[in-house]
Amino acid sequence: DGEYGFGQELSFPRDFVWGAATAAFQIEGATKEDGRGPSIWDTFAAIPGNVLDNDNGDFACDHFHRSGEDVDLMDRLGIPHYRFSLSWSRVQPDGKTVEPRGLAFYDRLADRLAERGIVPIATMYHWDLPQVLQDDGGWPNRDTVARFADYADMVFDRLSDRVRHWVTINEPFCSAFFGYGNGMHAPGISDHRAALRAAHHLLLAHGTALRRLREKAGSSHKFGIALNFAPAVIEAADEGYRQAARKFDCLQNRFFLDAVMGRGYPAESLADVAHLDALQPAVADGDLETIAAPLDWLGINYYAPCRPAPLAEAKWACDLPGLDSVGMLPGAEPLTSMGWEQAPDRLTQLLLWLTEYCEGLPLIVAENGAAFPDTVGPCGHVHDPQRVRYYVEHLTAVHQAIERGAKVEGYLAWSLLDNFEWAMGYSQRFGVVHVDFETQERRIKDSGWLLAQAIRTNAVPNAKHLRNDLGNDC
Ligand code: GBH
Repeated sequence: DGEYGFGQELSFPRDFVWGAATAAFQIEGATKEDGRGPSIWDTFAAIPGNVLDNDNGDFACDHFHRSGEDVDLMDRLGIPHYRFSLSWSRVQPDGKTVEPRGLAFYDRLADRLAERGIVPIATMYHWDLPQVLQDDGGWPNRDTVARFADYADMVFDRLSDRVRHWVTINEPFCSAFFGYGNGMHAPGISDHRAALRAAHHLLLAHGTALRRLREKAGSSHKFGIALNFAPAVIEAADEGYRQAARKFDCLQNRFFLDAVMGRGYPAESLADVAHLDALQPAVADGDLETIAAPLDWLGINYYAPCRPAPLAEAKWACDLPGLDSVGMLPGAEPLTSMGWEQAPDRLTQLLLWLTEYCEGLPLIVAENGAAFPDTVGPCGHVHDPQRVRYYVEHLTAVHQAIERGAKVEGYLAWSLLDNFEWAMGYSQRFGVVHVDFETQERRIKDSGWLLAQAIRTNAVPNAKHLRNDLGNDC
């Protein structure tokens, strides 16, 4: 088993929060059961050409019917925290009225997790807006803010006796800029002006809900938001590249962060998008204050850096609001199967920068992981040496950041299961557990055992101590 001959035993702080993450639409399936209403992702995936191979979320991992089995799987791996999301259209099919059967699913899940001593971290919104609310204008419509706050209030009332850790919104950047800006995600709208309004309303929804829940929650409840970060690699030292990197960094890594940290939107991004005339009319008096509601921790979703370039020298256009002059270059090899660069050192830098920039606000890596083309071996094992390496390197990077003073309190792997990878359908496997989408059979990958080892020892695993069957074919 010398195959994974890297990694040293580096211990994490006591009480480090270990876990794995998923999202409702990506795993649940059962999209028409127990009164669930359609979400924008059901509608989007039903239109040919939107999702690779025209995959959809109808069955996904069938987690809706297999949540017991999936909780057992986590128990087997010793996973102590589970981050999942609630499907808004399952619990409020029409965007306002409670569907008790939908809510009951999360009730049962919370109970099962409690039985196994697994601590839930619930995300209230991971991209799946009820379709009826999209029909009323979706996130570019300010009314959606009040709808979200009511929904958040309701699920909090129902689950807060068992769920003490909450994420309001996952990656508002993606919901706004991919959903309404470049149209790559649901609802598939390409309108930079709408995207900016959506961005503001997503943040306002976060702040409005957070302020409301904070008032009723005891100090035992913790609230955060999960933001996605992609540090900019400056490919060449000339001014054009520096400017492209600065503009990209501002919108990608600071636009949402600055707002939730009470700094307002960054001036350079505001100047870049001014001609769209979107924010100035959308931002009402008091909004920025609402958005700046105090957080208990910040969720960091990190996968890869980006390589911005002046558009004329780039391979792709950026297609983000205000970044018309900016393009992208491909990352350095070896890439993951998403085409993303692997750069653990960037995670260390990011965590150190955020610790300083957010003045010691506790950070939790709320998502980190990689897709590779895994196959089931002749004896049923799934050896995923590339993902094992990715995790060892990125856990080492987190450990290094902590050693150097970063305030990182946890790490959640993306993802527990292979699942519906949005516009890429089932072609991209991010799980530490393999899912056969024909039979729904789950198989723990080598990376799953690696994560289990990290959790058990509270350390970056040393390959020597990994389970014996790791790396063996049968
Ligand atoms: C997360 O978003 C989601 O929260 C999760 O649901 C999803 O399954 C997971 O990631 C995997 O995709 O191509 O080099 O320009 C990820 C947000 C935004 C991260 C785009 C990578 C592009 C890097 N992603 N970013 S690059």
